[in-house]
Amino acid sequence: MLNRTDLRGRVPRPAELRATLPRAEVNVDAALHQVRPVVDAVRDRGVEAVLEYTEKFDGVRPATVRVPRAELDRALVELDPDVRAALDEAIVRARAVHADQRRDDVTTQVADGGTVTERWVPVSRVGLYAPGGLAVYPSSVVMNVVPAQAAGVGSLVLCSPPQAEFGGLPHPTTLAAAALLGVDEVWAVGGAQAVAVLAHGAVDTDGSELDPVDMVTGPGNVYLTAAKRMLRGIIGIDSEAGPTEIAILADETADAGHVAADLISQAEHDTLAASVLVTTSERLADDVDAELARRVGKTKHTERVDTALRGAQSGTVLVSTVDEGLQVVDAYAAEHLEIQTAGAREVAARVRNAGAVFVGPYAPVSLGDYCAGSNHVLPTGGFARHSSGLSVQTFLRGIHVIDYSEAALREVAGKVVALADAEDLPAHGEAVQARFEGDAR
Ligand code: HSO
Ligand code: ZN
Repeated sequence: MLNRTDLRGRVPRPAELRATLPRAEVNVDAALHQVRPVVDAVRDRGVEAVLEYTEKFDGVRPATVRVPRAELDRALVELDPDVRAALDEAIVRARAVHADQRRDDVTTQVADGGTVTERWVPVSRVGLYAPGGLAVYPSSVVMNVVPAQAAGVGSLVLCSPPQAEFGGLPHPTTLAAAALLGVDEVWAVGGAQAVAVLAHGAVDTDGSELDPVDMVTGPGNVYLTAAKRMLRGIIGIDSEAGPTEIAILADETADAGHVAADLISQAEHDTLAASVLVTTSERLADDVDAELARRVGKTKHTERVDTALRGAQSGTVLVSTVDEGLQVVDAYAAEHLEIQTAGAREVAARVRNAGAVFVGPYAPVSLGDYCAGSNHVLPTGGFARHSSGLSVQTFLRGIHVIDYSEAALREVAGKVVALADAEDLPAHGEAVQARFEGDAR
């Protein structure tokens, strides 16, 4: 069922390996052309343009962009109690993990009378995006809001596309999640127009201000990603999100049914989602294929899953040893990586590149998607080689505070002058010397 690549005993070097491995082609550059007129129109014509595009893309025109507070309260009252209890649990666990990510300011004594402090300051105002589309993502509301709140971000606005079937409001579960988290500013806008109005701000139809933000985070489709890339600079962004990915490194000890169920779980997101099995066991690969054949027809989103699993971005890679498997998964740098091998904990400790690592048989990716306490907004497309998932750190800036006494500056003045002269920037040196003009030479 899955495309198979046999690399046993001949795993190439990382750059070549990356080219060999299956991966979704997402052309953000091509989307930039489609997104530019939307972004420009929102910048120039504000809410009028937002609502035009909303009508065109979402098929509905909300009365105001900002969702009235009463609608958030109502969504919370009407929320299914089981879903509420589950969201509460997800929030408690995520808050515990993210609270521990907070960093203290650090002061380094560099010389007598000379210190540098790194002061961690939250971004002032952040726009968080929760997608609509094929699924509803109240869990993504939790994953965006919790780290931002833990970082101390003072002002948060959540954007999610309005839905015709809910009278031009975002999905009620998304609204309820916002209310549960104490977010009271929600805008009913999605896609590129959401990023544009977050970046530029606008005046709502009722005359109230939609204040611009400093940063936009959260996953979305290629148009949202293109708009984030385009507006980066005016706003900060998190890592660009592509279709979701699961890689599983497994040996003969893995349970083929679990492996298949986990591959299907992420394929359910999107026809472009990637499900990749890397295994030392041809027998397991065969058994997983058989389990997939058995399970795909029974799952709710059969067609979507089937398309994703058969796509060029999904497949099985055969390797000879777990070491070779680690080379493959490191080159792939999956958003989610499961380790289902003997000694999984030790193997997991050797992983260098992954958005998140799930250890052993009882840590499926779905646990991390909802209730592990970890964050599920993670780097895709191989970005895990250089980027992290959303965390408290995403929403903090480290400001260096330099505090030197006269004596401490005097002590190092000659070195500053020497470096300034070496760079042919003598005025830099003169700025230091100006402090000591009375000094004997
Ligand atoms: N697996 C997705 C997150 C998600 N799953 C939300 C279910 N809901 C990307 O990490
Ligand atoms: Zn998921």
